[in-house]
Amino acid sequence: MTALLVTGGAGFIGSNFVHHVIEHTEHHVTVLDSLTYAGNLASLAGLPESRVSFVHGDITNAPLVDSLVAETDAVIHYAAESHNDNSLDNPRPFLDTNIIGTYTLLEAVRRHETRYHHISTDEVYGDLELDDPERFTESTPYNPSSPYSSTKAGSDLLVRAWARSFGVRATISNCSNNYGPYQHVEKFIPRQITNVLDGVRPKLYGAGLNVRDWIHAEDHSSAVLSILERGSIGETYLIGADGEKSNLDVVRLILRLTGNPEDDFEHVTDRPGHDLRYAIDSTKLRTELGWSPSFGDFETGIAHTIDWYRNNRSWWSPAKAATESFYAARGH
Ligand code: NAD
Ligand code: TDX
Repeated sequence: MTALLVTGGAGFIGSNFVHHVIEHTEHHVTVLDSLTYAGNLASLAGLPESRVSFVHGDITNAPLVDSLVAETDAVIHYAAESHNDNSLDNPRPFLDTNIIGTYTLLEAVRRHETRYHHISTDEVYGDLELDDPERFTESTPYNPSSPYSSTKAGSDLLVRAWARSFGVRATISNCSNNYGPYQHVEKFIPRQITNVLDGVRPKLYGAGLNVRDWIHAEDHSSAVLSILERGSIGETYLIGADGEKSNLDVVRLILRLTGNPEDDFEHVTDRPGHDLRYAIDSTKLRTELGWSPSFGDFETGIAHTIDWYRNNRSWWSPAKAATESFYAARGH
């Protein structure tokens, strides 16, 4: 395997994956990205031009996708509309990119018999009660809540159907909430870090009791590479790092690590349909593929992430004002 096509490689997790591949393998990477508000070429700055090519284009553009897949050994599909709050505001782009975009890629890999890895989310399983002893596994039934998660669930089901009906050599991974460098300031952790850096109080939806299962984007990347290299065709793998935290605890940690009083935040309007808790059981990935996370300590990972946002203001500041006015108009 030498030529990889990474869709959405100018986004948060895709760009982290491209950096990881360049550092840890000999592969060549072509990034296909339409540079929506969430894409940023600066996230790929400094990578060797001999190993990374960038194509500005849309995954729903079938002739373009076909010509790129024809020259590719494996497709790793990250591109998506990824933000729940945007999907509640305007669902249509989620259908176009997450459903039609995935369909377009599947038709191309089917034609060219190309290896395909599909990036998805634990949100396809719905949510858990705070005291539920069970966590999500590969056999948990799908039960998505939001327009975002329902389009991701739909895209996963397309992959399963194309694998079974057409023999596409596909794997799927469903990962928990990511944090780390290059994450858009609309998302919870970078929003609160950059608020604090701007002297603004963090904003907690509702009471802040909702739980997310955090994993560093670097650990997501190493897991995806393991699945690409050693995963069984047709299988789904859940990716998680045993990182369950309430939103309240995350905000308090960010405030403490930046030298602020832990109660210096405000409660804002809750998200409609807000999922209560996500939690991943990644036993299959760990036992079958021998993967384990390297950012075991959440506090250290958050401290690194705060440093990254402190040192890269020019990367995030152009998006900050528009993001905050979107939230302000919705009471968030
Ligand atoms: P992101 O919003 O930061 O990046 C998405 C990228 O896709 C951007 O660069 C954007 O320009 C590009 N894109 C969007 N529509 C496109 C289109 N039609 N054609 C080409 N490019 C397009 O998203 P992210 O947080 O990096 O998420 C990446 C993937 O990982 C998504 O599939 C998401 O569902 C999945 N995921 C995310 C998380 C998380 O915590 N963020 C967790 C699990 C899974
Ligand atoms: O300002 C905020 N305050 C707040 O309390 C924001 C932006 C969010 N929240 C809460 C909502 C969630 O409970 O924080 C939690 C995390 O919110 P998001 O960062 O929007 O992530 P989430 O909705 O959990 O979805 C994320 O994880 C799964 C990604 O955005 C998805 O792409 C991924 O599939």
